[in-house]
Amino acid sequence: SDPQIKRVLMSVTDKTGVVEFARALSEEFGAEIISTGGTARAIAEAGVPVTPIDEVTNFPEMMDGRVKTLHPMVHGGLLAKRDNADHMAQAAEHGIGMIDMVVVNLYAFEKTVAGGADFATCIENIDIGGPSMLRSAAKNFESVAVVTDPASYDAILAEMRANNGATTRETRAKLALRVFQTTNAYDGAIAAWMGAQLGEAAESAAGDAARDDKFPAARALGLTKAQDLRYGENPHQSAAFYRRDDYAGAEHSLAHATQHQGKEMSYNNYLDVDAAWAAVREYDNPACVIVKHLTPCGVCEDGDLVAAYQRAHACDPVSAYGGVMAFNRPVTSDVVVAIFENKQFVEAIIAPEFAADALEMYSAKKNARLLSTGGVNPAGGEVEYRSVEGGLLCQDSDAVHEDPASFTVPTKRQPSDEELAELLFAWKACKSVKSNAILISKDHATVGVGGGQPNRVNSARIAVEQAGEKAQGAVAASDAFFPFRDGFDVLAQAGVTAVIQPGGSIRDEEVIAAADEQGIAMVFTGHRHFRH
Ligand code: 93A
Repeated sequence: SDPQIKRVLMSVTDKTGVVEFARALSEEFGAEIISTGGTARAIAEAGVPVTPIDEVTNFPEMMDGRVKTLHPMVHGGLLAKRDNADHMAQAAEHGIGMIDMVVVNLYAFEKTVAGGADFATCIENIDIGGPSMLRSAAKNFESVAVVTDPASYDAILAEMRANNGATTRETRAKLALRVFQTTNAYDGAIAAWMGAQLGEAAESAAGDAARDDKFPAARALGLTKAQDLRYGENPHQSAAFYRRDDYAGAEHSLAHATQHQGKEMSYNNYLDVDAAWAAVREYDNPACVIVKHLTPCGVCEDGDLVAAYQRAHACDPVSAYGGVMAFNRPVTSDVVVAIFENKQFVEAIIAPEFAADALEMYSAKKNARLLSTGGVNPAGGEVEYRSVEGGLLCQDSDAVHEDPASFTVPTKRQPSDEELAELLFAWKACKSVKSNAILISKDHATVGVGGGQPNRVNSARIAVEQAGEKAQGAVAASDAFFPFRDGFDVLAQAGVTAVIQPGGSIRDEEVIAAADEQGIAMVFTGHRHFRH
């Protein structure tokens, strides 16, 4: 059964909530709190019993705090395997007590650097003891809970209350993953800073690594190589994937996702999965997005994730074959059953989580890449980079809060509430389609997607042809205004009842008249969603 938390080591720079956490652990669960200098002082001042670390190590904190927790009394208590009789005997022989939980956050190295501190101060703010404890505890997550984010104190207490004073293995494993992501980013920041300090010296010190590095610009930007890729878009192009460790949304990003199974991600997989993950995050309700060659070929939101998958797939089953998929909810085994029933071959799936039985079922399809992010970032991310020859383009991501209250209706007919909700769904889906994008949807599922065409009329024709009969009574979205009425007419003739588009063409009047002729409701958003 899960080990009860009886002995807790606390050592935090960010002291938010630590006293309350210590008090609850001590008073409700009878845990002994061990702690370092400043943390121990804060806890003691609040009247919570606390054992100073030097009483545990029988060594004073020394060298200005550089050595406070780096001691076998600490690391033995964190690393001993509780089910290994030899480990436990050795611990007993040396009087090492087990530590069941570590609460550590690190010296604020990045903040120190960002504040313009001098070299020596930055060096002093490289935490050594903290990451060591985090990593020891994370390695031994079978027995030790490791907490590095004050935001999780409450959830951990709640779990302990519900679980007889213990954390669950699932939680400990997740916390351990969180730790390795944190220490990875921490070391990445130190390496980037030090590299910048040493300038050219760092280049030569990097030696062989630098020489065989084909992409010096990525390194110069302080990115960390995550992996060499087998090849780029085509087999004759070499490629690699670099990660930004300072990315604000790193935790739930594709770049930091966990791959559970399948072949190595390819260059094209990364592009497609990124597009699918961006698209599915537009929706609050359970949703599924299927992407092929960077283009969504099925998008659906539904109260039920299985239905969302089924209806996204039904949009264009031919294109969906060999595509990638994204879900904004944990993938359960019944979703996997539906994918298998459709005999849909899938290159990759990204989701916040996979249920254990879903993973188990998918293990039969060895090649499928399954990636979990642990959660869902808000849509949009922060900024985007793309390269052009000899340079880098940077922009804010296309994250607009879509507020229907700011939309206007220039036509005689107003959209019904139902149409308006459908238009909003279509508008969000349209955003991830390459320009010129025309998208037709019904019941919050795409039925026709036309994109990537140099003229809007052809995009409309493609969407209409794909939708067929389903265009009757459906709605359409256009990522930018109609420059002429021709593209709009293609949609009108196919039977859509409402259209959403930015408006703003010098020929808006012509398009509005076309809509009024045919009793179609039209919504102007006032902003466009080009995707080049
Ligand atoms: O200087 S350290 O690398 N040496 C250590 O042995 C050590 N142990 C904990 N820094 C160390 N820590 C860090 O001290 C923790 O990671 C935490 O950020 C900080 C808490 O110090 P205090 O409790 O004195 O405020």
